[in-house]
Amino acid sequence: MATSPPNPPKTMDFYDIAMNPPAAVNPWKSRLALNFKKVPYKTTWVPVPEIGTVRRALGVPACRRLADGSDFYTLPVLADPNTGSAVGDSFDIAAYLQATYPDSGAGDLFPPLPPQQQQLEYTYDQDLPTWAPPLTPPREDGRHAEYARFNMHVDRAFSAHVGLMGSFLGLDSQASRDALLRRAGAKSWDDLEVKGEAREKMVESLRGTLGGLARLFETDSTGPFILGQKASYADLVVGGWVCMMRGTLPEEEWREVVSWHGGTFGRLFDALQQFAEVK
Ligand SMILES: N[C@@H](CCC(=O)N[C@@H](CS)C(=O)NCC(=O)O)C(=O)O
Repeated sequence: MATSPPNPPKTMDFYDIAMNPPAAVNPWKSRLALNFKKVPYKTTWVPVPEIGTVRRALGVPACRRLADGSDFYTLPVLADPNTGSAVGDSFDIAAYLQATYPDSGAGDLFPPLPPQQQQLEYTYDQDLPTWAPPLTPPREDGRHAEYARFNMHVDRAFSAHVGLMGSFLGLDSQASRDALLRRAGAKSWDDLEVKGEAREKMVESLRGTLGGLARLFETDSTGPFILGQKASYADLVVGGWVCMMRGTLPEEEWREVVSWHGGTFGRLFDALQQFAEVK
């Protein structure tokens, strides 16, 4: 039997990667979901080399694997003292919040999406960067299945362009940067940056890729969300990536991104500021 949380709930512990500004996409999805649900939480900022230790201490196994099959320890993690649960995947965190705090804050994170969502064709004309570990496969438990599929496609589409962002992460320390470099097999932070013509091509590819997604936001012209005025976890998934772009892309490129496709992603970013407080 699941334990019912007390009302009001006790403060939860949310674990994000130590960096300034916060720009890790999956923690952003969870921060937006926590603020959407208006539940009390505080953030612990974890340096990259300590993520494995933190997860193990909380009894949360790795949810992502490196290409060689070994554990890849990631954040976010949410530990909830109200139920004794610790959840270590952004999609699971959203599903957990919805199941445990169904009516809290802005309400349902997973209302039915428009049928157009199922017809969206996702084409990827870019491979993932060689240094990016494989993405977490979609879950098979059928929970919020249309959202799980959407999350997977959006992650795949943006991850192919994460080369534009990775080298601009404001990680807290050299030790954190070195941990990423070791995994990437790169010698210096500078080697990670996609530059010149390759960068221009990747920016153009991102613009093209976001076209299909932008059309989904036009389904309900009352915008700025996919369901018009009502935000859902699908907006927070895209919003996580938009927040990552805001926290990493050079200013000029950010201004380009928010102007693409009739300003859809700029409007989404602005509308999500109500859920973007960093606590
Ligand atoms: N499927 C997981 C993936 C989490 C993930 O990949 N997190 C990244 C940050 S967005 C991470 O912790 N990376 C650690 C590292 O690069 O060392 C989720 O949705 O939470």
